[in-house]
Amino acid sequence: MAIEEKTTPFIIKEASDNDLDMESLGRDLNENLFYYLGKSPLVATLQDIYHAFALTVRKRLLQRWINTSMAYVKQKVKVVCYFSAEYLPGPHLGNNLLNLGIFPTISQAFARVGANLDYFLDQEEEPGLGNGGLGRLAACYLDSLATLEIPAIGYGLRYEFGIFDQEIRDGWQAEITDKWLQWDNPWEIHHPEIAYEVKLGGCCQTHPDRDGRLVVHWHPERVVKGVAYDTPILGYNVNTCNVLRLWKAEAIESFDFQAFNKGDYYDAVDEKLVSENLTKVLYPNDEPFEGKKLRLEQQYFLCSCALQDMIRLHLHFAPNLGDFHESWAVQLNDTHPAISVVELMRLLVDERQIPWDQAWDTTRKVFSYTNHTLLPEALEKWPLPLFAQVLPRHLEIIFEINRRFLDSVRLRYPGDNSKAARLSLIDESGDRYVRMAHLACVGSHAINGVSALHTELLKSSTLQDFFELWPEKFYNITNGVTPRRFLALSNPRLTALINSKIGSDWIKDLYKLRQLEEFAEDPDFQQSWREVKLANKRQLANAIKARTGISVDPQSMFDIQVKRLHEYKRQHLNVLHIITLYLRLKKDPTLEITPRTIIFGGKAAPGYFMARLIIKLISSVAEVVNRDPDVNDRLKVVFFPNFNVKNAQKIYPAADLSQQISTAGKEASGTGNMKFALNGALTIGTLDGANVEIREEVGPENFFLFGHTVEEVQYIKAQGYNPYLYYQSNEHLREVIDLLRSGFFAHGDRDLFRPLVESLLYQDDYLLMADYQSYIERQDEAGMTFLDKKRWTRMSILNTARMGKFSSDRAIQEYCQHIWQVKPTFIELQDITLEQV
Ligand code: BZD
Repeated sequence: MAIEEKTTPFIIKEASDNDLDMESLGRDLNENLFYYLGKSPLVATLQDIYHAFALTVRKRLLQRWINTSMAYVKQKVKVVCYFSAEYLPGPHLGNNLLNLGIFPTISQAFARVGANLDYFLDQEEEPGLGNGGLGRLAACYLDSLATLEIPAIGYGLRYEFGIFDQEIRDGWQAEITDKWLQWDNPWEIHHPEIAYEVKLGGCCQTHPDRDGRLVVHWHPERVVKGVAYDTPILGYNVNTCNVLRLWKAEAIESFDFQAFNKGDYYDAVDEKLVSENLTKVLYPNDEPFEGKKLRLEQQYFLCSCALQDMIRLHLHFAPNLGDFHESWAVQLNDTHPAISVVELMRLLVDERQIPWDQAWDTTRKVFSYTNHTLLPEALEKWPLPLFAQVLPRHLEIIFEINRRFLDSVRLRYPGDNSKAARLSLIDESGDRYVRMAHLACVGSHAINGVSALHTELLKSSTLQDFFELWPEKFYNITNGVTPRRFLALSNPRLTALINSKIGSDWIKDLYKLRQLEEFAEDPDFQQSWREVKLANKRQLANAIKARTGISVDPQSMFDIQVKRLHEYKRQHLNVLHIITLYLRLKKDPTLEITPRTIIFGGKAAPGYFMARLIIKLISSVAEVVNRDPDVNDRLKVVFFPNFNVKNAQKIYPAADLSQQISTAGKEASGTGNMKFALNGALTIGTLDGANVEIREEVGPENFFLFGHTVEEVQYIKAQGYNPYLYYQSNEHLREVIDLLRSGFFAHGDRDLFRPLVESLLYQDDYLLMADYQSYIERQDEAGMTFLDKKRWTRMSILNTARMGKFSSDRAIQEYCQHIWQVKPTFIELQDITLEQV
């Protein structure tokens, strides 16, 4: 009997089972409700059913994940590791149903028992582990990696409190703590056995070892443990299931027994609390950079855990680290994880005694770096004393990297000391700082910007000296967005209409949307296209009513700007347009204008005064305009609170006009611009970031362009820009500014918006005054065009049809080919036996 048992493999997964049929799904749902949650259907809440259902779906994911990881191991594939301090994946359930191919059947099954699947999907708290575009891009890239069957791991931090929830109180932003883990997270798997120690602080000493070689010992001030939490990331219509591995900080010993035995309970738990602080909260600031100690600790913690994990996995299957760079490619999502360059050197040189040159060669082959900003104030630079306090050994290694690097620079540019000073990893122009972008450039074999314009500007300004030194290291990879979440899932009506004409292959090959061009003038198709948009607008109008109490007319033009609040993104330019329209209506209440609903959404960094004031301005203007009988509902202004992935999925499909109005040269790429256009919105925008390429793709006649170009902006500034001259010479602009400063929108308070007005009149770093006139003209043109339904619909169809380039699949294919040198691995779903394991 015992012998038989040994020879009969224990089957973990029977591939012959169809795990996606309704019967097995229903059985598992009931079982999870009973045996996991301990509830009967009679007393189960919506949240319980969501939870039981999520576990049911997770089981299917895990089956695919185990198959995937076994194939990776067996085939010794090269793996991409995406290092990012932020991820904004959005709710998982709907996306997983879509990717498994069972969304429609599940939806129908729910409908048959009188339930609406959407209510259950709505129960999910989204993981808000990011600030904005950068974090969302990371999530789109994980989706595409899995869909393209590329072996990949996303490494990040499991913040207990993600980005705050935003409420609007008396027109101001109020921040509410995010509690995404309050109901437990059914998607993650806690792996207490996958844990690493991370050292912090202290000092270093050099001792000779037995062979007389000098070795460095780092005596840390404290040690924290990083524990893995895994979330499966399934590709669309494939069996590939990758993983997002997030690290949570814990105390090494969750209890200090010595302190406890001395009777000091609070000291005993103190260690635990201090350690857990590390991943307690996401910093809610995007730009500018803020040099907080805890933030540096977070960055290092992420990098150390991830690299230790990769080394452990590598050594599981390889005898040594000699071919490490052939098995792993690490992408640094901006400089937040750039310290990993130094950490890998430390792990190789200090901990595994690999010679410096060999370690450095490996390191440079492993890493590549994506830059996401040109704003000088956003570039990360850590004060040297702070750096030395947190990472004393890393600072020594940085000095050594820099010494060798600057030696090579001096050889290349003999006598050019200013060149060496500009390239140095250490900024010594005043107080000394570690420049993280320089570290990332020196430690990587590839550097990329995120749109064509942005990459050109990187090469000619921010990273000019590095470009001159290593032109071959520079690439452009224009960002992309996943068509799964941002069209197939979020806009089911448009998806159904598109599928009825061209099938659904576009979901995996977005260039296929081109086939829609032939229907752009087809009256029936146009009519259906308009009906879809109207239905989506009705849905958003209901959400607006529920969330803000404001009634809006779905027939009006939905003119939308949703993104983080920032002066360079110029939400206040949009407000100047609103006031312009308002003044026109006040002067002539019978004026015929295109009725508009102007919708804003976005969070402001809690410490960014001007951004918060702009939110207050939007709310204040909304309050006046929305109830003025002269306006008579032809103009409505809405601030939709708490812009996040969930809300975004309702907003993009309902837009007629997408506002992408940043000052040229300031927005690295933008990705909201792509999501809007994909959903058939027309763009009013500047020649900034990816707008340039969107306009190229959709055709200039299908894009409302305004504003000064990057070169013009530079020229205007070089001449000594005087915004006040625009105020003096433009009568309409003057009226707008005068109304604003009269206190009209602030119950007579002339002080409330004074900082904004003064900044516009006397400073205007972002050239609102210089771009005002062309913005208004282009807005007028957009308004007129909207009245021509056939023309507008044609333009809208062509926008969607020509979005092929902006799929994150295209972007990921470029990374694979040019930067990572990785290939797909086909995953078959098959029996797994204990013997194989
Ligand atoms: O990255 C954004 C850019 O501003 C966008 O133009 C671009 O499209 C996206 C993706 O490439 N940058 C961010 O979102 N940056 C941050 O969120 C951030 C977060 C922490 C610290 C600094 C910046």
